[in-house]
Amino acid sequence: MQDAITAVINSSDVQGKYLDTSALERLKGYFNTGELRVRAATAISSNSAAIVKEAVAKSLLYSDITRPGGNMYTTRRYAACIRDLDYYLRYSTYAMLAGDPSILDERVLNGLKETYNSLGVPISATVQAIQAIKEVAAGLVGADAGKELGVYLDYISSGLS
Ligand SMILES: CCC1=C(C)/C(=C/C2=NC(=C\c3[nH]c(/C=C4\NC(=O)[C@H](C)[C@H]4CC)c(C)c3CCC(=O)O)/C(CCC(=O)O)=C2C)NC1=O
Repeated sequence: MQDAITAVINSSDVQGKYLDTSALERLKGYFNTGELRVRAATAISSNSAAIVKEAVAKSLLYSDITRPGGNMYTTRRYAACIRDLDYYLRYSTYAMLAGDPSILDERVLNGLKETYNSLGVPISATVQAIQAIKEVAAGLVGADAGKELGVYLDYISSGLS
């Protein structure tokens, strides 16, 4: 896993250089939004279940997916879906704090699309639910922090698509 600081330092190190202006600007941007990220992470962690629940209500409930024959039908599959969405929210929160998406590649997206395809988990509905999480979370943490978090939820969405 990388974070914004190691990413910038590694790329300077590869070139054998001190941090140049653009590298320093990137770090400054990261430090300047540090408090925003921490505050958002605090709010998300104490409301994660409610965020996921509301996002599911907005995107999946009462659709073909929750009816007999749908992939969320039966309690076991419903619970697996909620659990997956909570993974996406939690790992996006980590990535937002780190300011870097590498943790998503390593721990979430690696092999996920293949798993979903082999189990018949519908990807477009999953992406819709992830987008609903983005909206609900932004409503809770505010537009600026919501945008930071949204970068990583979008990263998962495009990694799945
Ligand atoms: C931390 C990294 C991590 C991820 C991301 C992860 C995902 C993941 N989701 C799974 C299943 C599943 N995922 C879903 C999800 C959904 N079905 C729908 O219709 C909805 C659209 C959607 C929710 C948004 C369902 C229903 C299953 C169970 C499918 C089945 O067994 O038939 C499985 C198969 C094994 C299992 O059932 O636990 C994995 C590995 N596991 C991990 O360890």
